Amino acid sequence: MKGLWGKALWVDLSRREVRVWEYPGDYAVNYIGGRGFAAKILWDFLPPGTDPLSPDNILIFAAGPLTGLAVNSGKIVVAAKSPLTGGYGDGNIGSQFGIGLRRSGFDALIVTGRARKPSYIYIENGEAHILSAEALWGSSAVECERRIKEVHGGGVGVACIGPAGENLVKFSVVVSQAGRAGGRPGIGAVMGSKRLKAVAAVGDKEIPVADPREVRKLYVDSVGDIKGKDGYDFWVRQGTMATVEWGQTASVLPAYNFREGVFDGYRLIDGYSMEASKVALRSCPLCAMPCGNVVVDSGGKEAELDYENVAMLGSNIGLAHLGHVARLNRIADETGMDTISLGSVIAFAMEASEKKLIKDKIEWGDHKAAERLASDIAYRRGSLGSLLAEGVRIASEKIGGGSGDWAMHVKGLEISAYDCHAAPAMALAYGTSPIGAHHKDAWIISWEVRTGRHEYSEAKVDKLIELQRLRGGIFETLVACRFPWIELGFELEWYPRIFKAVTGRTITMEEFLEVADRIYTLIRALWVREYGTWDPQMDTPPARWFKEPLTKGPLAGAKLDLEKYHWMLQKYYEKRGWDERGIPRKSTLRKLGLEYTIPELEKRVTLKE
Ligand code: PTT
Ligand code: SF4
Repeated sequence: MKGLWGKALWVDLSRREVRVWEYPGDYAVNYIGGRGFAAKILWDFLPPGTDPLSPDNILIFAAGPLTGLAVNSGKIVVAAKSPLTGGYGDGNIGSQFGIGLRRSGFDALIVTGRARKPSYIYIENGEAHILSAEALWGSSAVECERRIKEVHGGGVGVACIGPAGENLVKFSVVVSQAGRAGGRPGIGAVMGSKRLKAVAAVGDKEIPVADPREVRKLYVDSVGDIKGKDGYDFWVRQGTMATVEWGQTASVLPAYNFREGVFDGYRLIDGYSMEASKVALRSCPLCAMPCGNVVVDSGGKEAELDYENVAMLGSNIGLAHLGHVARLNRIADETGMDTISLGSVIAFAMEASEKKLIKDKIEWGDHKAAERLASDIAYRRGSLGSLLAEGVRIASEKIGGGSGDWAMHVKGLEISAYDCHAAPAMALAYGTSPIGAHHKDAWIISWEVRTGRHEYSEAKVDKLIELQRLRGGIFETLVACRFPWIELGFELEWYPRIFKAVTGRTITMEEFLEVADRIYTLIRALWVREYGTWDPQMDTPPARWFKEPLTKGPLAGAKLDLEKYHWMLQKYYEKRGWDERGIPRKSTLRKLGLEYTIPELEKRVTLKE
């Protein structure tokens, strides 16, 4: 298939071996690229039961056919078995690295083993080298990228880890361009466990496409279309930061460890507050609608803000000061920690302190304590720092005292920034997300708030699956940023057209969605293979939302209904062709071309027809 090289670079760090792998054509046809490619690699090559931080784990950087060719396609999927959840983990990061990799003649980089000494992989026009990173070990992710560019030139795409990844913090991420970060489920720690500080790529090869003139025309036309959209001007002013005000109005802005959905100090951290202190606007490569809003933090450094970062490191920890929030954001980017999980573990510690479950005194909104704690976590300093570096699931298991009810995670991944006391469909989106509680697969909350938030209905389940299929089938496989579609209404019909010009293959929207279903069920099979069991409790958000009603705001008194949630979850399983435990049925596996997973699954669970 045109548009893909059909080649991945396979690097074994233990043996210092680099080989070019011509992957089977079936990968491109049935899984397309990005997340689909990553899930298939993990199923086919990861030994079941692998310790995520062992050399056997497989670290994957997977581009898709659109990467480097289409509007907003400067993105790449990073994936591995997650040390935070023990299941499938991925993230989608904006980085020149993806483009450099593609222009070097590869669709993906796959890394196994563990280097004897800190290393980085440098790829240039098809040649890959494993180079020493001893001098870079210990440096911040920002500094690391700067120094690699000093050596190899400013045009090189770099993605690296900070000290948190080196110290195996379970929610450490991969960072690029000083403000792009991906791989929430601890992909940074997987890199760290391999002693891989960074990957870098540059190339000038032409990616072979079916119709080069049409690809260029569609690029120019889509940029024009996006720039002409109604919401464009406001988007480049505020980007995702506009969500702070919306979240407050809709009563979904997480506050005080998701106890509340409103925050008194929200004005001080919202999009307008950000605009007043904005110093630059950055973007991922090839982006037509930049959203990287840069402000100067209270320590005098630049930090790139997004809604999730500000809600989790602001309202969720009771902090109403944008400069201090930005400071925490910057610490996360430099040390390479996920801002969402970091905000969650800090809030958890504040609540544990309030309830006297830990001896440390950390009050809500205390930014100095939060900064100290963030640094302690990154370097695993002190007992609290080391405990929180494991994520809230493990932390709550260790401290006990009923804290499991308010350890805000699903399957071990901390919940991103939408309170669900009065949003059952969003709660189900968190419950069924293929990586743990992340919003990327179904940001259903805006639709839910608009159309009736208190109902538990089959229509909500249908909508959830529709969103998961679109996001999972198109944006995570092609690979491109989903914001043009979500935020500005850039029509989905563009994607089959671009796909045809790039690959020469005609694909209908239905076929994209079928690929998405295949990938979703394959990922569920992976979870079941790794966990050896499954039950609906594993797809259920924490008890707080079911037991403790909101006490503030227009929805005071609201909480979720556990029985009705489980009714929707069962409907979800049914529609996906999974049984009442949440395990794919044999008939579904066959229908989706996943019959090859059956023997392995049957070693662990009884599959139903
Ligand atoms: C994403 C998650 C998000 S989702 C945010 S803000 W968001 C947080 N950003 C972090 C950050 O910054 N620094 C940090 N140290 N940790 C961070 N953790 C959080 O990570 C991101 C954008 C955003 S901003 C979103 S929604 C969209 N996500 C996309 C996606 O998932 N797929 C896709 N095809 N397109 C997307 N477009 C948008 O990209 P994860 P990025 Mg990130 C500073 O990666 O693991 O998926 O977690 O990738 O390049 O920063 O772009 O309101
Ligand atoms: Fe990156 Fe934002 Fe542009 Fe998407 S819209 S490509 S996240 S800068």
